[in-house]
Amino acid sequence: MAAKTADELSKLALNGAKDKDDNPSISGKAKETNGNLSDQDDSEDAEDAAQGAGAPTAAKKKKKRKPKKKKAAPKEQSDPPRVKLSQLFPSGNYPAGEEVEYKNDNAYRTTSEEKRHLDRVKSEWLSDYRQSAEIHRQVRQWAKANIKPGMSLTEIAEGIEDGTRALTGHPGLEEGDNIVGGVGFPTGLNLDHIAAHYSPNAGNKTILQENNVMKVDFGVHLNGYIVDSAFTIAFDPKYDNLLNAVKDATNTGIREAGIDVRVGDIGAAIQETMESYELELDGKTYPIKAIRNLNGHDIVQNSIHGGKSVPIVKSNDQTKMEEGEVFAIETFGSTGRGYVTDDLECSHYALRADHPNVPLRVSSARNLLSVIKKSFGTLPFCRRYLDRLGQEKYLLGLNNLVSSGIVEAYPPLVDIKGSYTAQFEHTILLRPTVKEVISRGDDY
Ligand SMILES: [Co+2]
Repeated sequence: MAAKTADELSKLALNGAKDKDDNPSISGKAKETNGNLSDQDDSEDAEDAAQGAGAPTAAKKKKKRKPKKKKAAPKEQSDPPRVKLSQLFPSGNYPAGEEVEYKNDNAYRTTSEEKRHLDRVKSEWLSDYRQSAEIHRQVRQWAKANIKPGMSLTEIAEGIEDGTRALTGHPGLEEGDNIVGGVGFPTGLNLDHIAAHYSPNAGNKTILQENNVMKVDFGVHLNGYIVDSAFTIAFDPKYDNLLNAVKDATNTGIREAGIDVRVGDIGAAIQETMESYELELDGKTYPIKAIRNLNGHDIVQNSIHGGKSVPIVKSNDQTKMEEGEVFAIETFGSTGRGYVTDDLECSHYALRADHPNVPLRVSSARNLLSVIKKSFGTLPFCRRYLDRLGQEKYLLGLNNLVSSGIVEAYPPLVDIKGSYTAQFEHTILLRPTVKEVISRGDDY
């Protein structure tokens, strides 16, 4: 999910209030859900062997019937992905992301005993992140193999979300379940000039076309630790250079990121890479621009935007990245203006962590607020997620919560019509000893 640079006007208006969220208080909703990953499939191998070919007569004679055997725990992911990931990793050791050693002044961290200790005390945090990242990889593997022109955006979004819910083991229908694990934010399916924050609402009939450029941006979380990662799909190779530019720019940002690095410097490096590309489209050459009012961002527990931004153009922002922080490094390239504005019907929302306590006169708003708090906390959600919880006729209440400053709306962000935009995004952990690109896969 992207962070949009605050508009100058709203920046001024919010200046007083802004001071407060410099110190975002994180409501630790973490619960112990993992850990008991074993004792599913121990005795089953032996039984499988006994029932193998050639054994039927022996098996019949003995007739040692166990009281109803459970189906053997699957050893590999299904298609579509529905096997809970913890079943595939009974040891609880999830694969690491790409681990990159720190350089220069930070090179000592790799071997520092003090830093290694700091790493060890956060092992659950790391395990949750690695599990979420592996779920992201498995779900997107399915998405990449199965998304084809002719599918509806609703079908695609639901496929990704059903996979995420199954693999985390959190269907998200019981009160509080989605806060323990599941989808980290609404699945963004952004076509062409739409850069971010578009997810189909109920009744959306949009069908993916052969000539679309679609950004697929989805999140997986466990205990509020969100992996935010995105890629771009195009079926027509004529867009290759646009996709290559953005992939390269995102990797530049990942390479430059590190403890004590100024975010403005990262933006400059990203912009330089992005703008070294151009795209020839139907006989016309377009420079590829970094979308200057979209940013990467830090991620804190239960909040997709922690308060720091990572610009994707040169900037004087002196803010430094710090040890232990988590960042979504995402870049957007465009053949248009390189600047996005709000447009189209809103689907994405999130409860504001620092929301004011204002009396709500609309009763449906009060009820909806209670549902949002119990089901999503401060995790972003979309209208379809309210629909599947059985909520009806909630738009008046929802709009009331937005205008009261309790819920923030994230409308779609678009460049000019006729332009094409692309996005790649990874989540990185600035661990004390090493930078871990947690969502890295063979694909991007
Ligand atoms: Co993001």
